[in-house]
Amino acid sequence: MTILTRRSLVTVGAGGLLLSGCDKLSYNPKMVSVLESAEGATERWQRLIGRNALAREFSEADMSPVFKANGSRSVDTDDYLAHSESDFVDWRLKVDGLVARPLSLSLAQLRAAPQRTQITRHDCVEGWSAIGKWTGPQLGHILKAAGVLPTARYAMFLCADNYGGEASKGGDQSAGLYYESIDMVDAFHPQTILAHTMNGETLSVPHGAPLRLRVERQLGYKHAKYVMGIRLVDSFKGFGAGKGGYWPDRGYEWFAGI
Ligand SMILES: Nc1nc2c(c(=O)[nH]1)N[C@H]1C(S)=C(S)[C@@H](COP(=O)(O)O)O[C@H]1N2
Ligand SMILES: [Mo]
Repeated sequence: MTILTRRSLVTVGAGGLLLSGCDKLSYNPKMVSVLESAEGATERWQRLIGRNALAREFSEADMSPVFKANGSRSVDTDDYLAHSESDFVDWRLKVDGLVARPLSLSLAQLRAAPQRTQITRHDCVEGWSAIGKWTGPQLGHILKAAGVLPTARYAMFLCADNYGGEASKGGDQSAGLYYESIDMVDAFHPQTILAHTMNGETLSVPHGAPLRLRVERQLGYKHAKYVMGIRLVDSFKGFGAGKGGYWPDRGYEWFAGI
């Protein structure tokens, strides 16, 4: 584990979240079954080298000239369209659930927090990758401000889009609000950010305006776009089919570590 990682864990500890990544995993009975599955292989591997290890970062020269927009490329609800027409000035990100202080944050507030910029590679399960530059506050910083309660196990990302999906992936029958979730180790990973800026420009609608998750140790579908709310929870119950995400509900792995 690097000094940087240790320092970030110490910082997290000072904010009241005392378990380190490995502690959290070994105390979590649900992980026992997960670690026995194929999905557990990457998780075991990440655990061995450190769930807090950094994803590779690239230089400006490596940035892809074209970064495909995938999945939902827009949102058609009246609420979202009104916000998008007014450049999201009245839009607020809600942070609630198992926190001491629920937050309602404007884009200006999210931009005023300490920012991180990272050039990383996005890997989609459909077989394409692209390198892009992302800027936004670290999720851990925001969660610290909200005060994570000790019972919180996952951060759920509630999105604005009702993803109908392409016929080849389940079609209209499987339409549902897009959502995703990550555990506290990934939530406090230094490269887990809430991006409002992509390649130096305000995040566009196709890429998830006004805010999308970047969780760089995970596959593309974990990177929730159109994030309207973040809810800290102790289980996936009550969200979709209960598997922790739109695609996990449709058979994809919840832990999509890379
Ligand atoms: N809200 C929402 N987030 C989403 C999706 C989506 O359909 N809706 N698609 C996911 C998938 S499969 C990928 S590969 C990435 C695509 O991000 P991009 O459009 O910026 O390339 O977003 C992910 N996040
Ligand atoms: Mo994807």
